[in-house]
Amino acid sequence: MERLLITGAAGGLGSMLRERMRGRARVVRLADIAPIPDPQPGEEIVQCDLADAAAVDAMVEGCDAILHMGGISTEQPWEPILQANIIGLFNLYEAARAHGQPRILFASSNHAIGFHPVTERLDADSPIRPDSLYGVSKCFGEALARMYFDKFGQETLILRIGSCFPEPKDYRMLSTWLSADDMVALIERMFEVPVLGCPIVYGASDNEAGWWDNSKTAWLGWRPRDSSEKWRARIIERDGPPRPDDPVHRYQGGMFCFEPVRRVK
Ligand code: NAI
Ligand code: 15L
Repeated sequence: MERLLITGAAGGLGSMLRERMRGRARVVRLADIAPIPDPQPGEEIVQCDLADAAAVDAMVEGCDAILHMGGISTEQPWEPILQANIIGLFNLYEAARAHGQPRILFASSNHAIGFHPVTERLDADSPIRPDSLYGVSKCFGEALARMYFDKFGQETLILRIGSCFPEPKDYRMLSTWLSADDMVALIERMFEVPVLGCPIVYGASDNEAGWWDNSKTAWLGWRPRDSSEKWRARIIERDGPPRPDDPVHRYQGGMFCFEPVRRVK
């Protein structure tokens, strides 16, 4: 691959992918609204607000694939979500349309389905049940990706990421955790398959307590290998067993279900 674009490259997943994708393309273009430290040989740095259509167009030009990690990543007031996750995503897809339709990984989130109870097993056809404005913005992103596929043939892997951190931080993440290795293995598959289309994949490792079924996208050939289970005893010892009446453990989105809805700060 000649040039790979990673947006949100100053953030948690963007920084991880910056390290992990080094050498996978001749040039890796790193973009973020925040400064990106310490450029390395083979890296291009682009400081860009996703809400700025002209800047996004220039950011995408010349790229063969996009790992789109940029945007608001937690529940926030409507205004920043609108700018980064709604207007910003539209700008990205328009730029991709203008510049040869590079394959896109869209970092969607489990918060697109967060109001499903933890007792339900979901698959790619389960209805959306966003738990927050943030979750609604991810549903918008998934719908936008699908529309660009149906209308223009733009290929996107829609990845409903669970919790991608070095290790699960709490009891809920025993169900939602995704290891960096498993995420990178999925990215490899999305570039290897001759036809990608626009599948919805749940981004979780092979967790014993998992809630999500990826059998409808088994054709991708992605087999997550890690599991959260080895952290279970430590988490329960530290936090105690989950209380059955704790509302945070009722829904898959956890705390996001109880965040207030705010227009501005
Ligand atoms: P993060 O918040 O650490 O990184 C997001 C990056 O996007 C930041 O560096 C930020 O500066 C940049 N950004 C925000 N607004 C921007 C704008 N208007 N223009 C350009 N850049 C902007 O988030 P993280 O954890 O790295 O997540 C990356 C993506 O994956 C996000 O889209 C998030 O919603 C999604 N995701 C992450 C999960 C996780 O477990 N880390 C779980 C589910 C989804
Ligand atoms: C997300 O969508 C967030 O970006 C991340 O920070 C975590 O909160 C994750 O979901 C989660 O549900 O654990």
